Amino acid sequence: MVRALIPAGRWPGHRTPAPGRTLPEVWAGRWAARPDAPVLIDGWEGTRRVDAATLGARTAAVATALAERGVAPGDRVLWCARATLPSIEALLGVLRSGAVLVPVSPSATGPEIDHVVADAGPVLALCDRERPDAFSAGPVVMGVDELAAAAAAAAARTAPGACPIRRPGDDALIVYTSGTTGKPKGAVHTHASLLAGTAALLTAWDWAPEDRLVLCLPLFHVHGLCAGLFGTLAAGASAVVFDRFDEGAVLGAAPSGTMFFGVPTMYHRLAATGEATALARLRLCVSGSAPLAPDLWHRLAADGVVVLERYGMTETLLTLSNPLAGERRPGSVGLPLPGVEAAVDDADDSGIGELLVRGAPLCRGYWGRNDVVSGDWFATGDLVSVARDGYVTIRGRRTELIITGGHNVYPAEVEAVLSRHPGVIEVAVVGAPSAEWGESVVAYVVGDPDLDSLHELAAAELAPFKCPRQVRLIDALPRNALGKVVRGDLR
Ligand code: MLC
Ligand code: AMP
Repeated sequence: MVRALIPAGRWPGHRTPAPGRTLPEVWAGRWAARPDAPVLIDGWEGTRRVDAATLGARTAAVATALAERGVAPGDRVLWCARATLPSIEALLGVLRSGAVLVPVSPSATGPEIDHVVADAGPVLALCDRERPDAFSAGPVVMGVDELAAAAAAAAARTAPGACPIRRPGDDALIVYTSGTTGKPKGAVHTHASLLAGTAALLTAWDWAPEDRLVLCLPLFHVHGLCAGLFGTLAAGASAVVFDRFDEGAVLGAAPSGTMFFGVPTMYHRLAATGEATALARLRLCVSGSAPLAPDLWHRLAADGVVVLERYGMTETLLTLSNPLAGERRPGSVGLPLPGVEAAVDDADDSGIGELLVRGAPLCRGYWGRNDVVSGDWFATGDLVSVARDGYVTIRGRRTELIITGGHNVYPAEVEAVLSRHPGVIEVAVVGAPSAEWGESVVAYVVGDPDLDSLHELAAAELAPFKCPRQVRLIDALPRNALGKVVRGDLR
């Protein structure tokens, strides 16, 4: 095996988080230093703002209310909500209570949520709407509003006590990521890995207390949660928060912000408005989670928006980034972030090999499994090439992962559901190229299923982004001599 190290990037390095060994300690330091500073601003109703002192008090009260309900440090608490100010306060309160946060998409189906419940064993689930379809067995279910009321009552009764102290190696967050075998597994981040992941971004992107992030990413993925929200709080900065993406709203918020983080589908839609030049007022626009097409990068650059592309994974947080100062190269994801080492494994004659990463932001492993991730080289499954000056370009994937709108879809998971339909003899799911979505989920089906009931089956079992956008009936799936489906022939 030949492993070639990728040279480290060069970063401004002016900013580090406030002192603290865990994110909640760092946040508390930031909030105490500038108690009047606005931290969270509702993007839809700008007058709804939470300043640092209020956020500190409310999240401590949430921690007290959770403890009163028997939630102990190390217990898992599932959080299934949109990114509103009350639901963010609940999420931060979970971390301040010492419990382990398990965020789940609010559009996850009942069976998807129940898989996470069975695996992570949460004692409590916080939701922003009724979920009669989920939680048939398992945790106590509580509304986000109900928790806010309990927190307010706790605060009225007693002065907030000190939040439990956690050690850097303690578990803080479990994010479920689609497994190649079909069932998602939980990547476990410790307080130390979360802190390292945010510290890298503060250093690399010179994230200052004066910064204001326009944040419309979901908070059940590491992009919105760890880079967006946790980065903002560790920097002592602020965020304008939207609970869904809307191109007009983002463009409207740009003048009051300094940074925007998005997935390529968002940039595609922003460019399509013809008014993307409004983003040029921001000091930094970052894209990640899926490849940003170079022609889209150039269209945005022509509008004065020089997007900085970066790369990451649920298991590793962000690991590579184009430089803040210096060339932001279209089609490349840049160089290793501070605290991250990267290498290419077994490159072929054209210099393409699998990307390996290691460093402090890596998760410690998967919940309930023995495989250890931190400390060793982690094989990302992404195939890359490296330019002479160290810039990394993603060339493809070792796995059959489809990325649509920045969400990951494993064909096996969708195929397992569709193949249960009585009219389906065989099915293969692939990603078809799409300018807007990057890839779009397409199912090739052998058989004669009633298509409406096939779509209904998918919608009942799979989150909307996993459901096939098209079903194509064919006579036989293309197979190689070994009988394996040749997906390339279907794309
Ligand atoms: C949805 N639609 C699609 C589609 N998905 N059409 C084709 N292909 C697809 N893949 C259709 C729907 O049917 C619907 O149509 C319409 O598009 C709107 O669908 P939606 O799903 O409601 O989309 P929307 O709300 O517009 O959201 C798009 C989005 C969202 C890009 C804003 O997907 C998003 O927030 N993505 C971010 C994901 C993310 O955060 N990933 C980070 C992973 S972490 P109709 O006809 O019904 O209206 C990670 C690590 C790292 O990867 O490095 O960051
Ligand atoms: P997830 O498992 O949801 O965290 O998704 C991680 C995957 O997203 C990576 O393995 C990559 O395939 C992909 N990804 C993230 N950022 C980029 C990027 N900038 N360019 C291309 N692919 C990316």
